[in-house]
Amino acid sequence: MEIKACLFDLDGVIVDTAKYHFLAWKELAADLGFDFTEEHNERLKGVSRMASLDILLEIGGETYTKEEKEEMAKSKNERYVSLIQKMTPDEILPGIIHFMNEIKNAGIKTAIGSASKNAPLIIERLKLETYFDAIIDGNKVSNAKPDPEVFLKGAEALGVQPSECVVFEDAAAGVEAALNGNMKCIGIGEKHVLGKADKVIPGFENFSLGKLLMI
Ligand code: B16
Ligand code: MG
Repeated sequence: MEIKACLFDLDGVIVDTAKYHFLAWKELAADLGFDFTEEHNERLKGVSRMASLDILLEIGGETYTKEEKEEMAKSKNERYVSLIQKMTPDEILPGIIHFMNEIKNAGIKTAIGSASKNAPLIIERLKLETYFDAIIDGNKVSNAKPDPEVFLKGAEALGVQPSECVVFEDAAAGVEAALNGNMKCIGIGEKHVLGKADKVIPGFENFSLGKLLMI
């Protein structure tokens, strides 16, 4: 396989924003009168904002109107944005910059493929704008992972075939999205969660272009 592009999920791959999502969801749950735990938060990784809210409300056990839910999602996002606005490049996960430099120097194209509507703000806060040739985020897709839309749009924006792409993903639904799009996938995290990926690594710290070319 000739690798022409690498497509990166954002949250959980480039940066750990899950902790900020968690704080914002937990405050919303507290306002609604129930506790939201880190274990509950695991269920929201890679899931869109409204689908995350549905899971949270299911945990709370009450039903709400569409208007109420839209208001809740808005208020959670305001809390989340106020947290991520304070992020700095120090929060980029270990090994990412080195790996990005290696692949850029090798002429491999790069894109973000994220469910987050806040992806452009996060990339800006991390000062990573010049590292990505395209950003496909939650504002640009209508079908959530495991639908491959976000990654197929990434390949299209980069002018490469899906079969020439490798996706990096930390969520099981994202791994499935990559495979559904006929792309190779490297899972970032644990094998028991991401077992369908072509390879699973704990992070980028000991990863390199040489290892990428061996998949
Ligand atoms: P927002 P990813 C996902 O990003 C997160 O993993 C998920 O927890 C979040 O609910 C989703 O983005 C939507 O985020 O509320 O900012 O639009 O992992 O696909 O980069
Ligand atoms: Mg993710």
